[in-house]
Amino acid sequence: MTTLLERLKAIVGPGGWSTDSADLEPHLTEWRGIYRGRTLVRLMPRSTDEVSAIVTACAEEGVAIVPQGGNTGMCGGAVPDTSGRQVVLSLGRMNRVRNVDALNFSMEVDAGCILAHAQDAAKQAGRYLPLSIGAEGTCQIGGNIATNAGGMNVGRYGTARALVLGLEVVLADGTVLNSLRSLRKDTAGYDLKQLFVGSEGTLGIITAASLRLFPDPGALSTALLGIESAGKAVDLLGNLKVALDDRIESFELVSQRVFGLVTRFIADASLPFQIEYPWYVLIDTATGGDEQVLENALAAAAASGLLVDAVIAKNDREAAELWRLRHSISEAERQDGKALKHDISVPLSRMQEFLARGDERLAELRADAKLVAFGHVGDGNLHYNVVLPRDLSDPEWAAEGERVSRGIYDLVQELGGSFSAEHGVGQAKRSWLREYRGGPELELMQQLKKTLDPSNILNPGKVI
Ligand code: FAD
Ligand code: 2HG
Ligand code: ZN
Repeated sequence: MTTLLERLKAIVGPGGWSTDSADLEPHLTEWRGIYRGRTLVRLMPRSTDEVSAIVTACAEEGVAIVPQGGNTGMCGGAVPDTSGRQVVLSLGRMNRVRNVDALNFSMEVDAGCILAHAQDAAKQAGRYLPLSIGAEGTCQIGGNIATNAGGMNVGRYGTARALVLGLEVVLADGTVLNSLRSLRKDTAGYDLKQLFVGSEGTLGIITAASLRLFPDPGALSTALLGIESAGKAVDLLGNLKVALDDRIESFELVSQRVFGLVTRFIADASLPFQIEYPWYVLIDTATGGDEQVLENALAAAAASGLLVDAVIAKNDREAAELWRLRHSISEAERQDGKALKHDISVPLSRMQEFLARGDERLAELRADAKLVAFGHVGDGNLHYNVVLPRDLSDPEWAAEGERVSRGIYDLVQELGGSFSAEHGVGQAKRSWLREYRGGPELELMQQLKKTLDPSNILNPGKVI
C-alpha cells in the first residue's frame, strides 16, 4: 500500500494530495453529516492525464476510487466507505472553462468547474447555461452530470442529461474515452456518453464535458403566488403554460410549513405577504422584462380561482430575495433536524392524485409525522420530505423511517413514478433501487457495471 501511495503522490505532485486529517475532514462526510468514511489519501489532479494515471495505478492494485465534486450530493455518493482503503479523487483543480463556442451554442468545461462559474462564462459570451440549483456556487459540472442534476429550469431546458453534448471520461482501466464532441446530431453507433450521465461515479470518471447553451432569455419576471391547495398549483401551471406561451423558466411549489422553517432558521428571511397561504408558487418567466405580460396572465388565473395572491418582484434585488427564500429551504430543513428525504416524481397528470393520496397515506402511516413538501412541481418532481416525532430513538427512527418511506414509495410506484427524481441513489437509496427497479432493469445495470468496471474499483457500494 505504501508503494501505491508513493506512486499516487508522484502522479499529482506536491499540492496535489493530502493525508492531513483536518484537511480531509470535509471530504469524509457530506453536508448533512449523515454519512462518514475514511480514506487512504485525497488526490487533486490537475489534468485528464493525471486522472488516467491515478486510475491505472489504483486498478493495478485493486484500490477503489471515490470521485468527488463539490460534495453537495444528497445521497452520500461522494463519501468513501469506512475501510480507510479507498482513494478520494477531487476534481476541483480541474476547473477550466476550455472554450465557449457562441456560434455553436456550446461550451467545453473541465469536470471540476463550479456550476456558477460555467454559467458566468456562458453569460459573458452572450449565451445561457440554464442548469440552476441551490448549490450552484459549490457543486461542479462533473458532479452535476454524474447525478443527472435537475433543479429550477428543467421544464424548459431538461435535466443535466439534456445539456450534455459530449463527454471525456476516464474508464476503470485508465483509458481515456474521448466523446467530447459538440454535435447536436450524431448517429454513429451507441450514444456512449449517456451511460455516464447519472452513473454517480460508478462507471467512469468524467473529466470534461461539452454543454449545450441557449440564447440568453434576458430579463425575467419573478413572482411569488399564494395558492389555496397544491392541486390548484398543478392546474395553474397548465393555465400559465398556455397563457405565457411556454415562457415559464421555473415553477416551484412550496408549502407554508416549509417557508415557516425558512423564516424561522434563516436570518432576515420573511415572506412578502401580510397573511399566510397554505401553498406558494415561485415563478420565473421569460417576458423580456415586460412585467405586464405576467401580470395579465396572473390576473386571468386569479379570476379563475387558481391563485389568491401575488407579489411580482419590482427589480432584480426583490427577485433575488424571493429566490433566496427558495434556495434556503434545504439549509432551514437541515437546521430543523433529521428529515426523511423523498425526492419523488410522478407523471404531471398524476400529481394531483399523488398529493391527495399522499396526504391520506401519510396520515395512515403516522398521524404525528410532519410533511415538508416543496419542489419542482412543473417537472412532476416533489421533495416530499417527512419529519418523524423527535422523541423517537435512533433505532425507532430507522425502522419507522423505512416503513413510512416504503408507504410513500409504493404509492409513487403505483402512479408510475420514481423514488429518485433528481438526487440519484448513492448509498442512501440502494435498497430502494433493488426493490423498485429489480428484474431486467437492475440486471442490465449490473451487467453494464461488470463490463465497464470488472474489478469494482469505481465508487463501489454506490447505486447498485
Ligand atoms: P458530489 O456531491 O461531489 O458527487 C455526487 C456524485 O457524483 C457522487 O456519487 C460522486 O462520486 C459523483 N461524481 C462527482 N464528480 C464526478 C466526476 N467528475 N465523475 C464521476 N463521478 C463524479 N440537486 C438537484 O438535482 N436539484 C436541485 O435543485 C438541488 N438543489 C440542491 C440544493 C442544496 C442547498 C444542496 C446542498 C444540494 C442540492 N442538490 C440539488 C444536490 C446536489 O447539489 C447535486 O446532486 C449536484 O449535482 C452534485 O454535484 P457535486 O459536484 O456536489 O457532486
Ligand atoms: C431543492 O430542490 C433540492 O432545493 C434539495 O433538490 C431538496 O433538500 C431537499 O430535499
Ligand atoms: Zn430539487
